[in-house]
Amino acid sequence: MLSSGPGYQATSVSACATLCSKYVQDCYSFTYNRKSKLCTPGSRLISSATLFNSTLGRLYYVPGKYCDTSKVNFTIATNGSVSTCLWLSDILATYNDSLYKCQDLGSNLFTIKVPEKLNILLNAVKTFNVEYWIGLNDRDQEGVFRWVDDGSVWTKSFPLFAPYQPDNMLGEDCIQYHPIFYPINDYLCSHESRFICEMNLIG
Ligand SMILES: [Ca+2]
Ligand SMILES: [Ca+2]
Repeated sequence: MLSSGPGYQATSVSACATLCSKYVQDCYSFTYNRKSKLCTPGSRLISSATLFNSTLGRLYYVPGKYCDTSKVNFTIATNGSVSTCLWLSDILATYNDSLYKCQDLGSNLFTIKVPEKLNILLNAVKTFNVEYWIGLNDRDQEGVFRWVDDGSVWTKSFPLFAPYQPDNMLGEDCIQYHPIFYPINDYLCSHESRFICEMNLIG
């Protein structure tokens, strides 16, 4: 099932539905994981400043903007002045298949070009103690890490990798979030893990 994403805790599926309709003017969709109790509101237009000024509203919604939920439940995630639309897979795939899957959804693997995006990532994955592919790799040239969305080079302007990473161990070229090699590590592209897709807000 393709259902996960950033979210918050709710005690039941109906509590999740209630929260979604409370914080979204027009709640198109939400997902609820009964095991982890993670409630992920569908991203939809929010016009009320009152709702936006609530804590959850600020975290998950941007007035006048929303995420495309036509294929999967892309959800707004915000840190500071940066907002983006995320979808976290709960299926496993190689790096290439992850990239293709995101592109099929009209998105790309998640990028971290500003520190706020690292905070968004860490907030989104903290409930799950697993790895996620992101949109950075050095497959074309060893040691030159490029973002998959525009091919730009990672500028190293802020700390991103775990200590002693990237280490290119056994020829690792693809970048993942890793709960132990925290936050970011290079790994073998043929490895299968979850992945994070991202697209721009609409509106
Ligand atoms: Ca490498
Ligand atoms: Ca490594």
